[in-house]
Amino acid sequence: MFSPQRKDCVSLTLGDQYSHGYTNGKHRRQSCWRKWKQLSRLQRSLILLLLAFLFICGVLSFSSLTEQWRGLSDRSVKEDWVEMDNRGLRPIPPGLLPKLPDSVPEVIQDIPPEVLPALQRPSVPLLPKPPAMRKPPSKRGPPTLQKRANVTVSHLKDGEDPVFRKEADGGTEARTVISWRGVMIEAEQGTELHPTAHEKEAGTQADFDEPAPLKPVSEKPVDRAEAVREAFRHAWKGYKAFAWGHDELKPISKTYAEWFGLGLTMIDALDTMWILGLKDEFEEARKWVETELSFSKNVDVNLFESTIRILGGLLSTYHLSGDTLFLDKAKDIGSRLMPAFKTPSKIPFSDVNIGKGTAHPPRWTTDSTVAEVTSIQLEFRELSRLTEDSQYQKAVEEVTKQVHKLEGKYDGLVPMFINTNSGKFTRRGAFTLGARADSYYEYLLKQWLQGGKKETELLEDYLQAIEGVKKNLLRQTSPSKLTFVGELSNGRLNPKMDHLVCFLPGTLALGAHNGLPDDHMDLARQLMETCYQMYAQMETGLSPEIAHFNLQYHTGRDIDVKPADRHNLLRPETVESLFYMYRFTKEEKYRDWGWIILQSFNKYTRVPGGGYTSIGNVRDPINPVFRDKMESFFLGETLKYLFLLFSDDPELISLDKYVFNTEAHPLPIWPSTS
Ligand code: DMJ
Repeated sequence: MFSPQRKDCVSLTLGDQYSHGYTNGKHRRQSCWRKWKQLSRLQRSLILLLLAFLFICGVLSFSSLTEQWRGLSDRSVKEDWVEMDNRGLRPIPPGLLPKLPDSVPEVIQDIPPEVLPALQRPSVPLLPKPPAMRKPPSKRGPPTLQKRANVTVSHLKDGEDPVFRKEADGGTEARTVISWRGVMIEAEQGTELHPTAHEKEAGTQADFDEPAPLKPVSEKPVDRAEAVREAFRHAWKGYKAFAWGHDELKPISKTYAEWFGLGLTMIDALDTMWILGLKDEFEEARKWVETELSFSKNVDVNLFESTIRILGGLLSTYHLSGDTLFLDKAKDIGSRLMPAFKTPSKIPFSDVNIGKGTAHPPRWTTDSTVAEVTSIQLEFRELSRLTEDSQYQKAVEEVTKQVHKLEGKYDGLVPMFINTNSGKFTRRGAFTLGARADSYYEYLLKQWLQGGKKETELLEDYLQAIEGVKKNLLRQTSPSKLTFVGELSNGRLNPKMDHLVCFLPGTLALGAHNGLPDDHMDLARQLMETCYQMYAQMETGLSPEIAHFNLQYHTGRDIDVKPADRHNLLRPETVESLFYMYRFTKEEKYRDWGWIILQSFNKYTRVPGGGYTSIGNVRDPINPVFRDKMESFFLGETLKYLFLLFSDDPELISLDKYVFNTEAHPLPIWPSTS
């Protein structure tokens, strides 16, 4: 028990000898004063010092509190906006973050749970935006697309040089700034971005307050197929003017480049002209093939590239046109490529001299690339069928047989290299669906289809490989859960995907259409979305060569691009898959995506005077860096698939009658009797 004296003297009593009984307030004051006087000078000084210290502490904490109150009340909103904006970020004191609501508001219930915290955080008073400033970008579209510079690139018209313009506000940048209890938070750090194709597609009017006016009902719909024809004519115009009879157009320097010296673009484009109905162009190219094309040349060609582009292109043009000129030329090049198979293992060399009839591996190795030796089968098999000469088919099927039995696969996934002496996989441990392995998987399915679904080993290898992909390579990005196919390197997953992998949604869909499991189609849909996002999330609306994906929970963008991977070579894989997806689902969104991609090609790669160029930086709409090269597959594949995507005739190259080789040359599915 405490005595009453002890209770009364808590504040001033330093010793028991000075304590007195507690009665009321007045008596207490008198008693305290008396006690004060009885204290020694040292004791009084100590007490005063203590009081002074407490006072200073009180004053300091009061001023900091009023500063925070002022942020919410005293000052004008606009002052706050400007000053805070200049001041930059300050950390939110720990403990001041609002508690997240326990229940999810109805309007955001279908947003993935891991995205919710970011959306809920500013559920505290926000400073309203001053009327004079621009509205922060809308939150529609992927979370990484919130910032952009107000710079647009005007379309290049024929005869015009690239023109760039700033928007009417003189280039002021819109910034998303939210204020929470006086602390300014920028919505996102990083480079200012140009509006992306995805935002444009989503109709995001981020830079304008007014909704877009409704289009008059009478407006004539754009003829998308015709727009592809127009693009082809433009590309052809450049090729004809500056690269006629040569391998590739260099549209910026208005000259050409040779690879094999065999008119690669001309041959690759033959069946595209036929399919697009470009008769005049087809006739002039035919004439060149008849009068100028000769394979009797002392030149080294790559077996795979010349098979898929030249042999494949000639065979399909023969089928479409019925013109035996193309079959004769196909026989000629086919037989000249055969020396490649004269190796100890019968796994072919990568290079052949079609004039001398000799073959060799690349200078630095005796390895060949797995995709290259396993993606020539459709063409050589068809050549045998047409010529009734089995040597071609035997040679390529020997390769298939060996690879089927080979050790070193990982759940059906193949390494990237195979040795032409030993016939074994080398440099094992790396597995990808991208460069050096991609079309191995594609040709398993397509050979099975070509041969009338009889060769069950091909189907087994394909099904096992897709299971291997699902088990080992599939991941989802953060925050948007985009499904992608990563690469395995010595047991570790590298979250990167080549644009080349975008053939896979189309191939999976083709398999599902032919009775393979439904979950192949589910995966095709998911991968198709990712491949489209690889375009939509870039400032030019064009995909990089390689994308890196974010796996970190709740930080960063879904897709990142390393500086070395920012180029776009006008590749076809995504529009190829869009074509398959549309054919099998009839969902208009796939056509719309293809249309957006075509417009991006037109905006950033079309060269005045003729031709399209590959570019060096898909993230820079101001300076996409023209690489001065139009690959032959832009005419052979990209424009062909776009045209077929937009064509309303499902019988135009029916997928029940043809298989496309990996260079988009359609070859017939064999009649069941053959
Ligand atoms: C084409 O030559 C073929 O599609 C090949 O299978 C992969 N590379 C190019 C197009 O990107």
